[in-house]
Amino acid sequence: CRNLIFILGDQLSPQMSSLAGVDLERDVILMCEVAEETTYVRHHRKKLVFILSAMRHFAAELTAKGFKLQYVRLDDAQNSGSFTGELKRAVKDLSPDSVLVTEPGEWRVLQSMLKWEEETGVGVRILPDTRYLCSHEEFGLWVEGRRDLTMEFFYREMRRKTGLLMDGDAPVGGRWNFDSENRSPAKPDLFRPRHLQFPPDDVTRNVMEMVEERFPDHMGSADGFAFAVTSTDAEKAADAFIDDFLPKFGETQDAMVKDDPFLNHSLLSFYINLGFLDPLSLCRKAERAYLEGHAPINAVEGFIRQIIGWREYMRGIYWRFMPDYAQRNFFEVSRPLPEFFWTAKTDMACLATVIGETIENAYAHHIQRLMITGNFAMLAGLDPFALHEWYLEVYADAYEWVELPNVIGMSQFADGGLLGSKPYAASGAYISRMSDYCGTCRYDVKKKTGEGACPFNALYWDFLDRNKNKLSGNRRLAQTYAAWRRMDDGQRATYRESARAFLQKLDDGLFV
Ligand code: FAD
Ligand code: DLZ
Ligand code: SF4
Repeated sequence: CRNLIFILGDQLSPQMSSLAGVDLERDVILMCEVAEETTYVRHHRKKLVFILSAMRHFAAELTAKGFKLQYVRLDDAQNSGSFTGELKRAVKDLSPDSVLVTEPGEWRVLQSMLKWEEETGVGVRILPDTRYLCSHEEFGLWVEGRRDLTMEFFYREMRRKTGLLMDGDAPVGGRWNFDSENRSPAKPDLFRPRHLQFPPDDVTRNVMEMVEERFPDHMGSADGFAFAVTSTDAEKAADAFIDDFLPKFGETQDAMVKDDPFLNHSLLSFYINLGFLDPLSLCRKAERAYLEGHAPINAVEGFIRQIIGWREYMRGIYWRFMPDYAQRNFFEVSRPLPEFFWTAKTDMACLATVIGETIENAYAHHIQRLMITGNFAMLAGLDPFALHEWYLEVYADAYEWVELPNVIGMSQFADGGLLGSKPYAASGAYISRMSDYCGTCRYDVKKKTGEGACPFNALYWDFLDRNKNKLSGNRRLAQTYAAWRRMDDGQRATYRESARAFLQKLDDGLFV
């Protein structure tokens, strides 16, 4: 054939740069399910079902449109188990003039790709991924000469670049950011609409069976799988989000409610990251909802900021600072993850809820990831790299380019503040204010130390004390450290002792 076009599992869009100019007669597309990708971490079973079923549906759609396509299944006898192995096999079979591929989302995969030419003897063209607003070059220029990499400034550039929510040169509504209006707690609401569910078809059911059989030691179950596995269904989910949830997206963005794991979140990250939804078109739909008076500015600005701001920024940081970014460990900590990260068996109701929902859904919303599991991990000094692997494993939207900077940078401050201006550390009071988790907890959130006290309270102060050499110069923590210094010695010692006793229990593998 002329071009062999390799499409990876998170490149499921007809808009991929590798497909531009495709010749239906002379080009062949290669897609493959490979062991290397399904096991480089032990992905949640719903994540595996989602990606593999989405790949099979996408391949079927391309074939129906007349593309020539080779699809390798995980259980094909000849499957070599890796991208490189499958490419070599296809090259041998088809003798293409050249290989075309869109750059991958992960550094690890790019390293293999860079060897493809040598390994196959055929010219390989790695094309930029045009699904993103900001290219590597553009992000590099933005970083250059700047000491402060605050996301907010990057975000404003993206607003200007796209014209989203702009009134000439000025932001619509007179402000760039309405986050201060998006920090309220929420109550259970029986009238909140339900997110769309997509019952599995035959293709998905087949994948579910295969995943249950082949990945017995991976988290969760394929049972109850209800994600969209085609772009048509993903578009339906996006429209339903705009109609039913976007108006209240801001109001409940930072809230956590037991028995309501989704609140007004979009549940669209899976589809955006995989290629089913175009991020810019989605933002334009959200903008239209504001212009037509369907959703308020705080909701729409908040939603758009997450996508053209945080999402693009995280990708920029990843590619600019990899590979050493993955090894950052500012607090020099190494505690292994406790068993309850895989079982949800802990008396801490907040962690039991969030991890339980994660096991069930392969999803948790942002504040749960940041302020419950992430916050706990940082306060308890868990190994940041091991934590990064956990996040990559358990969430169906997790690919390293977006997961790693969120974990290492935003949630663990393991990059020492390259990305954030202060650690997202919080005691029980924050969790109690923003959720209804504490009401049913064995621990008492109001009790600071001793038997039955909420562990987050002592851990919080102990974390600040342990790391005072690294953090007390941070201006945003000045008041907090002043409060710590105002406590009498006895109180400070009690906090330290309570934290020590708790961490000892964790290290001994005792139930907490
Ligand atoms: P919504 O709340 O509806 O937000 C809308 C969209 O904004 C999301 O779909 C997503 O595309 C984007 N977005 C929001 N916040 C972020 C962010 N911080 N970074 C990048 N995009 C963002 N997101 C992932 O896509 N993959 C991950 O592996 C991932 N890991 C995370 C790990 C940690 C520790 C933290 C704190 C956040 C992580 N995020 C990750 C970001 C965010 O939590 C998810 O994007 C979001 O929860 C997805 O759910 P949603 O679609 O309902 O989001
Ligand atoms: C995540 C994933 C999984 C679980 N399986 C496959 C697969 O079998 N085949 C494939 O092409 N892609 C898969 N992916 C997505 C890739 O890991 C992803 O494309 C790279 O990590 C680059 O982001
Ligand atoms: Fe979590 Fe503490 Fe509240 Fe229990 S009391 S749910 S441990 S914050």
